[in-house]
Amino acid sequence: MRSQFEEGITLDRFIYETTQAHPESTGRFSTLLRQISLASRLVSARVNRAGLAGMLGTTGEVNVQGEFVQKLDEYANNTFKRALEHAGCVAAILSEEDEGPYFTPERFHSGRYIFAMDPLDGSSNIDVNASIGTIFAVFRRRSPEGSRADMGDILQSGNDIVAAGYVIYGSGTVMVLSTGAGVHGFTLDPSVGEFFLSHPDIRLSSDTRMYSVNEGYTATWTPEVQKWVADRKTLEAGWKQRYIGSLVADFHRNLIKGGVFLYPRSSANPKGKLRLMYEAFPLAFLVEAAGGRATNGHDRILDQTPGGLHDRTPLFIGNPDPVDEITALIRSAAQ
Ligand code: AHM
Ligand code: MG
Repeated sequence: MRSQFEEGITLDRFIYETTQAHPESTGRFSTLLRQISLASRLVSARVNRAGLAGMLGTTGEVNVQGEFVQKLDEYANNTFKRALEHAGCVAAILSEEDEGPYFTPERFHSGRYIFAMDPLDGSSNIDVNASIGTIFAVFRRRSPEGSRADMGDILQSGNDIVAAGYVIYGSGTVMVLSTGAGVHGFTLDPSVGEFFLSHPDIRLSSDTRMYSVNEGYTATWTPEVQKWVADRKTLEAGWKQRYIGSLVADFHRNLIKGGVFLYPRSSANPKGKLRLMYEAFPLAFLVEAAGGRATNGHDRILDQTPGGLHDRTPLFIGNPDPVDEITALIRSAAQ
């Protein structure tokens, strides 16, 4: 039997072949993707050994979002920054864990890309062995390479994203990536430390009868969202509900199997809970490239421009029909 190594397409080969198709490519983008791959393999190894390596629990610090910092959060944040800062491809990194942007130190080349990340999403699931992940979006800076970036380079619209993806650390580690043309999934073979193309050209399944939402908050939602969810629960509707509480895991399941994920605004979170730049933007970019939709209940997520690094947004994302239906309900209730 041939091994995966002999017949599989590695992420490296995929990056090489994709960037070869763009003769103007300088190689910096390939470097960026390779460094993301390196950081995610390091994080994956640490997540797998978390219990043994004393990496469970919190550091005792509170992050910019007012949440306790988990040791693995901090490890993932530092690992991605260290992997990217010296490679000459990024000018700034913004992270859920850091209040301000992290600019490439002067001793390194300040490259052409801006990297936005949630280094370890779903942190409340770390200590219980449920899937967690890294989510990221890449923008091209507006100011010239080689100089320090500014906020105009960083606070860009979702329409300016040039690549996005996530890495899910689950029963296996899978990277899902898009540079706009198709969405591709790569599974890490831990025995050789390589990602192999396992899910080429992912398209959303047309079976949409799966919804994901934290129904414990029903009483805090607006009436039209309450109604849409209640209507899914009739015998005739025949919908199923799945909710892990880890955005990457909920999104990944819906991407592969079809469905819709909702995190509406609520009386407790009037602006929603999820972060625009490094949670909603990357997943919206991916879902659209896979044939789906993402809105904030009124407008397309990718048409938004953040006012701040940690802006929050309501999120309705997945198959077009349910996203359009909920969005229409919310829009008409607002009129
Ligand atoms: P985190 O970035 O601090 O981990 O929070 C984001 C997480 C998402 O992964 C998930 O979709 C959501 O919070 C779950 O929130 P809730 O527990 O309110 O349902
Ligand atoms: Mg998160």
